[in-house]
Amino acid sequence: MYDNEQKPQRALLISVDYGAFDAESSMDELIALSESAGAEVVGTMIQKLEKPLSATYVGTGRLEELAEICKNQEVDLIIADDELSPIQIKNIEDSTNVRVIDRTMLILDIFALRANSKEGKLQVETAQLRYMLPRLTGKGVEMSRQGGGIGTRGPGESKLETDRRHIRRKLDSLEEKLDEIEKHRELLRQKRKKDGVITAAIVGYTNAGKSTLMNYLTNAGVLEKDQLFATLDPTSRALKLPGGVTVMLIDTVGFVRRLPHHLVKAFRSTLEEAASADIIINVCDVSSEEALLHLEVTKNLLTELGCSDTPIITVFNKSDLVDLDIVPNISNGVRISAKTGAGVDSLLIAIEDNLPVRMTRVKLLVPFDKAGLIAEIRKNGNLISEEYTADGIVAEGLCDSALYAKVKEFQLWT
Ligand SMILES: Nc1nc2c(ncn2[C@@H]2O[C@H](COP(=O)(O)OP(=O)(O)OP(=O)(O)O)[C@@H](O)[C@H]2O)c(=O)[nH]1
Ligand SMILES: [Mg+2]
Repeated sequence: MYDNEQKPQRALLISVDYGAFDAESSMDELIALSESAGAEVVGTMIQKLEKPLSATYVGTGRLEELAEICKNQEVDLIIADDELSPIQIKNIEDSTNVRVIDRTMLILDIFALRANSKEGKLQVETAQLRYMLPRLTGKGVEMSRQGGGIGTRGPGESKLETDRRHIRRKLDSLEEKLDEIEKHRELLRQKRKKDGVITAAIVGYTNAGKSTLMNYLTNAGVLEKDQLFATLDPTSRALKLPGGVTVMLIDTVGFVRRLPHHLVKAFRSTLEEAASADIIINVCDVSSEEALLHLEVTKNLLTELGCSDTPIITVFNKSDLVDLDIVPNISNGVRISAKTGAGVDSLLIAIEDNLPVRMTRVKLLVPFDKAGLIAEIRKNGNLISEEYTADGIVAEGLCDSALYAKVKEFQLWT
């Protein structure tokens, strides 16, 4: 968010407090997000209203005030802490002569800034186009929406249609590419499962210290920075636990409240990487007043991603910054400092306590008089196939260690 001379843009942040969320703390986060995008915040304004005005978002009086501030403070950009409609954007721009963006566009901009990998870039572009498509508007479209119709079908309208078609085509091709990447990731995941690789994903609110923890545990050299959304692309590294088991640790993109759903959709392959892990390590910054809200946001997103059955270890990080002896009453919680390493031992033990039961894949030839074993695999393990042959039952399946001990003498080495 720099102008051509690479000077930070001077931003004025606005919000309407209509009771839908905590406007003050959300504004604090918007300041951090704006700075993360490279803007210099010159002021903030919160207006209490029953609901935002559909034409101008803020009240008309406030709009005039905004225009004054923009002129006096040489504001380059207004950022609203909400999703704005095209009409609202246009009206505020017309009154202030300053470019207006909303919270979603800001977050998309930060993601665009941070995307390094091919996949990351594809995901951001998809989210941006998806967001833009319904917002492509011109006077003609606005008038026909108001029931006008006649006189609205000019060249403007058809140019808009061409743009729309162009964007839709582009979106189709981007989505095809993303589908392919997703399929590839899915294959890798299946292979990892088959090879018995156990994965543990580090998730949590942005800036909670996920990358710092990853680096502390594995020397991964991931960028850790006091900045929102420093990490976008997932990184994985092997971590050997004290008991000898190795898990694959995954560091990934952070969460934020009211995460634009276009982003969630576009980033599904990245998020699924975390969601499909065997163990989830949910890191929160315990020095933040908003720690519990952050945990809640993360928990809700994880549920949305379909991993409510995965064991979650809650990590209260940055404990070196607070004199708190008690951890909020959450089961499976550990207090650590990823910076000093305090408490990390307990985290490793918690990971070991939550390791999934290791399943061994077997192919067996079971004599008919031992057919009960097949029933046991079906019940306590995972029976993949069974076939009755002249020599006995040929069965494939997954067994835990107890079951494996019982069936291993019938293994078929093919
Ligand atoms: N004092 C203190 N600072 C920490 C600790 N863990 C992380 N930090 C700092 O918090 C900031 C954010 O850390 P990151 O590891 O980049 O956070 P992240 O969760 O990966 O953030 P995103 O990738 O942006 O979502 C950095 O400035 C870290 O140095 C800790 O235990 N104590
Ligand atoms: Mg990070």
